Amino acid sequence: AIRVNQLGFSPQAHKVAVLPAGAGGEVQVIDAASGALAWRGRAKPAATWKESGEAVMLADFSALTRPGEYRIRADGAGQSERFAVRAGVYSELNRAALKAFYFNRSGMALDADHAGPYARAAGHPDTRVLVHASAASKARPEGTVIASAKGWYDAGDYNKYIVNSGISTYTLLAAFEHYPGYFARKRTGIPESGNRLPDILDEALWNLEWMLTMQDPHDGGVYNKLTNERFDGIVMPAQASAEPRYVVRKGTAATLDFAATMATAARVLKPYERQLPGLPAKMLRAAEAAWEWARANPAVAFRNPAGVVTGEYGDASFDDEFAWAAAELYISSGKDSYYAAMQPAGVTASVPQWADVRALAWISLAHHRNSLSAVADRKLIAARVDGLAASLAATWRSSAYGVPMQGGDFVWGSNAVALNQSMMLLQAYRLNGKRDYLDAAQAGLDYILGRNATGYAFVTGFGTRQVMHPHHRPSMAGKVAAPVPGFLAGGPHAGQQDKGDCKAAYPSALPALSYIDDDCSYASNEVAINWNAPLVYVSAALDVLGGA
Ligand code: G3I
Ligand code: 9MR
Repeated sequence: AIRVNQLGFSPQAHKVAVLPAGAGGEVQVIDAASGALAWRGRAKPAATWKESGEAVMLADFSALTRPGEYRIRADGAGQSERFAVRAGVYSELNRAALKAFYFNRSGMALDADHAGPYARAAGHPDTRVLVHASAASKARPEGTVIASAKGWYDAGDYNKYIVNSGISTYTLLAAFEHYPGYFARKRTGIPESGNRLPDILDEALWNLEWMLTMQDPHDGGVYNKLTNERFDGIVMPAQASAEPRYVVRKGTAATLDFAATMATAARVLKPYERQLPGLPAKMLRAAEAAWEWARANPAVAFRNPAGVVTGEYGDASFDDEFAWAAAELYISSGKDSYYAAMQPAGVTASVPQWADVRALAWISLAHHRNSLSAVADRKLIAARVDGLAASLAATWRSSAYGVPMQGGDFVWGSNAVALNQSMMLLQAYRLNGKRDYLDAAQAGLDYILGRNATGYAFVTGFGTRQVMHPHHRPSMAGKVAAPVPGFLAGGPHAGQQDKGDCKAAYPSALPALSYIDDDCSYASNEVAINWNAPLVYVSAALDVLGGA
């Protein structure tokens, strides 16, 4: 089978398809309707992708720039899925990826006007949440009732975790900060659409308002999560058990992720002060109070307390969270002391994920490089961003599949690794315009949309070979056969950590094939806010850079 991005490409984008090594001779791109020849050429010599065990060839048809609907064909390989070439080719994808956050709102009924067939009653109001024994303090003893409403459900489960909320919310805010024009025009059909805020900011606010309630006003520390003791059953939100929900144990990672996210939000929302009176300043104060707590409690690692078995997001190394929080506080407050506290010379760059947020500091510093105070080392900022991109691009250049994904990248949520790689490549492209970085970033989105070993387009509702059975409670328990649209599936995961719970068998032990489109597979086919957020970022960036 021929593997290609099943949505398509902007006219000037790098365009690559993967063909089986056995395909013969000429590769052709034909007009999907008329069959007319639009491009002809040859694939590169075959190579084996050890991640999938396939011998494949790459065909580069970037020279085809004329807008249209096409298929690729080659002798012995049949025809590819249909795809488009046009400006704005990711516009609907981006809209749906952002709308997915609305579909995962906690404590809100989704009405038919905005949710269509996925309308549902409200669940998890979280207006009466208990302080867990593990979080008890003098000012808030065990069992104290607090209100902690709103926020997004984390994933396919119904709990809300600060560590994962931080990077997710930040990524949406960064998408807006970098591409404000694109998002100013974007209508996602949420209840707030048409108010004086862009939809992406309304959506981010839904979670930011919840995050604010997770800070203990008495000391600035932030609880790790709001959770049941056990995961809810496979039911709709309104049918979830009435067992109590708790805020659990404060921690250094949660508190610093909160600080970084609030500092970012304070600056991004500043221009909307009139619509949100006092909020940006309140967020900056909350961020600074969190920072102070973390300085006084610099190594409180989170482990689930006895009796609580929901997601852990346990992280025991805090250098990256300190660096990120310091960078955002520096940019938003203008205080040089935060730049010094970041100790930037010792901060490296790596592809971001919930447990490793150091690169988010470099993203923000790079974006604001021209307005930073004199203490900032602009050469260092550029070197960190370019250094990471250069190593990703080197992998991409030598990859049989033409992607930056390799070996150890096939973790739980690997599809977000691909998109976070693209996001970092895009930062370097924004800095220095090296075309390879844009092309390697495109390859990451191509991978998600079908140029991968499974042949799936990994976003629900998109592409020809669609994900139909994500581990997502509202999709599993709901009445509609098709899953809620716009969600990125976790993706191939070499660890196959759900094997014991899954009747369906993995098709292969190889990393790039360790995926099952079955709702039993929480390790390869769940959805999550931190996986959708880079999809929002990357689809927007490639649309804008492609001329939309
Ligand atoms: O840290 C170790 C590392 O030292 C080791 O070398 C490596 C080898 O397997 O594993 C690393 O730990 C992994 C950890 O993520 C950190 O990356 C675990 O194996 C892996 O099981 C763990 O996966 C996390 C999973 O929860 C299970 O805890 C995923 O990253 C995380 O995205 C996922 O998040 C869940 C929430 O808990 C609950 N809500 C749904 C959400 C998505 O599935
Ligand atoms: O549904 C849960 C999912 O959201 C989590 O990511 C996953 C790993 O923590 O756990 C899922 O719950 C499963 C539990 O861990 C084991 N029994 C089966 C549950 C899924 O139905």
